[in-house]
Amino acid sequence: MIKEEKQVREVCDRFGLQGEYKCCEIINSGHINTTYQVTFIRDQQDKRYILQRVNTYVFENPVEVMDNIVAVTQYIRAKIKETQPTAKRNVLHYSQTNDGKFYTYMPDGSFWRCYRYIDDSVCYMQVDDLNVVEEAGKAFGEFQLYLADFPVANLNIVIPHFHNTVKRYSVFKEAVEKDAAGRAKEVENEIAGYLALEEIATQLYALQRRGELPLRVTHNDTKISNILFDCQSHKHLSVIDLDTVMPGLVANDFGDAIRIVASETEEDEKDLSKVGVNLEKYEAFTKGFVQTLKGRMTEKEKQTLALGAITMTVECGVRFLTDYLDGDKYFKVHYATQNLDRAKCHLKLANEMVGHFDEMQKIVNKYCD
Ligand code: GN1
Ligand code: MG
Repeated sequence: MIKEEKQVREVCDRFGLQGEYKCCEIINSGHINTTYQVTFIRDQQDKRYILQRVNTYVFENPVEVMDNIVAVTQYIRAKIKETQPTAKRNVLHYSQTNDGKFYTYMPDGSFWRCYRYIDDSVCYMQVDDLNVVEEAGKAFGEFQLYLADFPVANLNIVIPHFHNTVKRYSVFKEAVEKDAAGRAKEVENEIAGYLALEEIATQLYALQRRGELPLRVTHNDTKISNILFDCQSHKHLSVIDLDTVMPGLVANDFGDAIRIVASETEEDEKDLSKVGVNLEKYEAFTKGFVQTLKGRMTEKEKQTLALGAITMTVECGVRFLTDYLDGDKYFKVHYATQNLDRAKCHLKLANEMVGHFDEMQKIVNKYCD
């Protein structure tokens, strides 16, 4: 029995989940929220739900997060139903509490939500099968396509300046100055490595500021583990983890996905000699993504995709290093130097991408025609 089970069961009651309670497991993959899978028995069948305790240090206004999620999932559901009889397995279905809300605050102040588990679905941390990688590209391309006409301005900005790399760098420099955890000396090389990438990693944001790139509805956390696939066919079903859906650039979503899907390693690989970009996987994802979305992208957007991969890799690495310097306050860590390992790995990966930049953009162009 997990120690939080009593509270989890109380949350289930608030959401009116029906049937006989069977079990609860914790799902440990996210860096931010705490996630549980709960099983009930109803009509002699297992009915599963995902319950999440939202991290309110990261999401200071979780009600606004839920407002975005509800708006976006309802919009996608309606879009899918234009061409399919049901959208049951293709978009998340959030539960409402007994008083009609999509969230509940528990007496200890914790904030919870609940959605139906999609049966016979699976998610992957890393994928080698290029067909599945291409499916991942289609999944995030389709997500943007569904939301192409959604009124971007209606979305709440749940984390301001999320992909503002200029701001990310200034917060990083402040963390170096402050050196709250007394770790700056030990990571001088990594600090210098990231400072050397500042110029390239802030170009995309500069284009955005000059109005050269349109703001779209973007997912903003496009790691492959945020896609559910059918466990038999391996076709994509639904995109999950919609917390950071906000206005953003196509290149943010493309780039953040590449950071994970086209990496040779996990994001905290210690053996840096293994870290690099896998161009076959890069191409497979690009094919799925670009072919799905090319009719909706401007020429300039297409020309910024490879830059997006570098930008998002650097940005994420800078965030890991900043958090390490701050004393690991933001990302969950499972051991003391995990944020530093993540930061080192991203630094190497970003530099590898810089070395392959022309090839990467050529691959984008190949699928744009
Ligand atoms: C966090 O939600 P999760 O754990 O998938 C983070 C992302 C980072 C990612 C790095 C709200 O994502 O921005 O890219 O870790 N989410 C937030 O793996 O900061
Ligand atoms: Mg997330």
